[in-house]
Amino acid sequence: MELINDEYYMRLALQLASSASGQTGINPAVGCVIVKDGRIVGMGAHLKRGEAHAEVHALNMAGAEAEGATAYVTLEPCSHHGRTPPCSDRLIRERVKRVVVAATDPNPLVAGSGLERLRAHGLEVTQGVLEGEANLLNEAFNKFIVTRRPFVTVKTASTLDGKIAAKTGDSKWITNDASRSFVHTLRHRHLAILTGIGTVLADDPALTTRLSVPGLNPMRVVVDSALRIPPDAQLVRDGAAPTVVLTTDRAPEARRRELEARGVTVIDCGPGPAVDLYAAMAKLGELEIGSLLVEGGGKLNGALLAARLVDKLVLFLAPKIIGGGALAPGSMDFAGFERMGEAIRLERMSVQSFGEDLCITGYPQYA
Ligand code: AOF
Ligand code: ZN
Repeated sequence: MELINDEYYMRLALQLASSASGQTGINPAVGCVIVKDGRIVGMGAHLKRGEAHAEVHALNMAGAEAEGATAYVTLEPCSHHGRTPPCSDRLIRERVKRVVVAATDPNPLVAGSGLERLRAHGLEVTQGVLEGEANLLNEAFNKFIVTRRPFVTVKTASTLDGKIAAKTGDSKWITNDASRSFVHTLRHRHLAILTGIGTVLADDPALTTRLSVPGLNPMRVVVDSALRIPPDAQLVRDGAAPTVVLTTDRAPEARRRELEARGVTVIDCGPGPAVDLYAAMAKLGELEIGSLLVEGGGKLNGALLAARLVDKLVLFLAPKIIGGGALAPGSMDFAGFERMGEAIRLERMSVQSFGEDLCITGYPQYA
């Protein structure tokens, strides 16, 4: 019976956490529910980096009811003094009896010490309840906090024959309204969007979050080895979110100064001829970009895959076949392998439907 109750309240805590996913910056999305004698006495979610953690909101709501209660938290309560004091100390101080945790916190400053502290003070600790779901919610945080490099998700929208445009270049629209609206939800959940200069020159995109609620705008990042981005591009002009351009030593100095004067951050990523994508990821990590949604063309997708930098693929497939041979661009353009046995394999595959479109999600495994 207890197990069923634990899953029920943890699911609630996960819902609270996921409602704030996308607005906590590089911090994880965390939810907390406090239960006493069969009733919920406190609920909370971490809403913004620098502000109270989930447990603090929930304990504030519970007040004196926290004594003897069970706290359900989707992430191991912290044990460090960060921007806020340790949550494990607060749970101890409020005399909470039992703490149920979904996932442990991979942050090297925490990493099991939060649970240890609770146990050392006599609190009963249960861990691993809905752990897989909790880890999925914070997959970007889990990577970034240990590697300081962004979790990279490549999103594509293609026809069933893998084309992202017709042979004329026409691409509006491949997928349906429901798919495109979900892409805006994905944008909200990422700290930055990455695209290539080819896409900027062809489409002049805004890369903002417009079709979904909630809708925070991620930072925009452009891979542009020769700094060809026009100073009147939407990404430079609109001020909707910061724009970063990744370039090389080939960048003309005057253009760099002009872009910087317009508020664009220009980052040098190697001598060229192409942007060193591996180095670029470390630089984006330094800017605290913990999650990156790639919305570019086949070349950028292919280069990232070939460099083994892609953590996750989200592939929208429209029920259409456009043909066009080599004139119609494909979604993953790279030199490729000679043998099927060398192919990049995806794991943990799942499929969602958006009307008649399919959305396939998987995680590349690099041998
Ligand atoms: C929790 N509950 O709700 C969250 C936690 O800079 P700070 O003080 O906000 O600390 C950030 C770190 O705290 C973050 O990297 C992660 O390890 C943990 N986040 N912990 O107990 C929460 N958001
Ligand atoms: Zn905390």
